[in-house]
Amino acid sequence: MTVNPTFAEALPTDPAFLADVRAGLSAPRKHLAPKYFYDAAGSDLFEAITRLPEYYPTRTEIGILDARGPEIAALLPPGAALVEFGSGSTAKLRRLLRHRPDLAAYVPVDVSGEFLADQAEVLRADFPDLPVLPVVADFTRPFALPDGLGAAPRAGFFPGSTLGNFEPEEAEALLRQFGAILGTGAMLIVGIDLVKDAGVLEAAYDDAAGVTGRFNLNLLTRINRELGGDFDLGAFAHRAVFNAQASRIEMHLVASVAQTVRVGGDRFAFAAGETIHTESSYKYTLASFGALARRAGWEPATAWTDPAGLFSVHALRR
Ligand code: AVJ
Repeated sequence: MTVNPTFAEALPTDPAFLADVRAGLSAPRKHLAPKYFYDAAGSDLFEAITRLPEYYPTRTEIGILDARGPEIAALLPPGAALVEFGSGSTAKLRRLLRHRPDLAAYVPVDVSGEFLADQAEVLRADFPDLPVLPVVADFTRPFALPDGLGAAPRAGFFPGSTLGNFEPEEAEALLRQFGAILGTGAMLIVGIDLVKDAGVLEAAYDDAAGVTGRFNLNLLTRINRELGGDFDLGAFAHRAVFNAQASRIEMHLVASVAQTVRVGGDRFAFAAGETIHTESSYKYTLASFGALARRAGWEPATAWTDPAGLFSVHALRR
């Protein structure tokens, strides 16, 4: 392996990121994992996406939580500990907490300890009686809940349609894992984006201001910086298409001309028009998500949607 001497000392290389990029760019159909979008710049771009006129999911889910918050919150078992898988902004969480001052604890689970600490500080200021017990963990792997929850029943919260980023079999395994962590008698509140007109979906992932394109291309910037890559950002274009057969939005980066790209010591050849598949965002119907939940050992209790039927929030129990 050759190491770029300019960057070798300055930048710590995440070996898992390098291994995943090598494998993904060596595959017959090139791909990269969407979890690598979220460096500092990518997280800021995602925040900007959530405010775009075309990107309906965030504001629609918040609208459902505003309209139905009391009903949804009332389904959480009395005195429950609420576990959030991958904590984002507190905007959605607050719409449940404000109706349930009796909760035993809030347990945000996230890979970023720094993010969790900042979030916990804000929540403790606004909900002084609520114990906030962050867990630094990758929620896709088994992890332990904090000691001290005692016999409190558990509830889970997984908003944002994050589940849509997982292949259906992975999504099923993840829901089953959440069940194992939360235990018998638990309730799980999940946000799920719904199938709709392809034009509406494609606009949400290919906005007129080009923010989603910058978010997608930032992955190449990140590879250049962290892995010593030499991607020419001007030679790749953002593409978002709804694959109706698979019921998913696909994001790709399309090579506009034939080229060779170097990452670390390896070279990867691209034909003109060849793509890197960077994200799938699966879209469900109320019925198809209910069936997935059942296969994962959960019983669908109630589902809520906005008046236009764009997005859904599901309560599952086991
Ligand atoms: C964070 C996975 C829910 O799929 O809508 C937004 C990510 N990608 N625009 C989604 C995303 C492009 C988002 N999730």
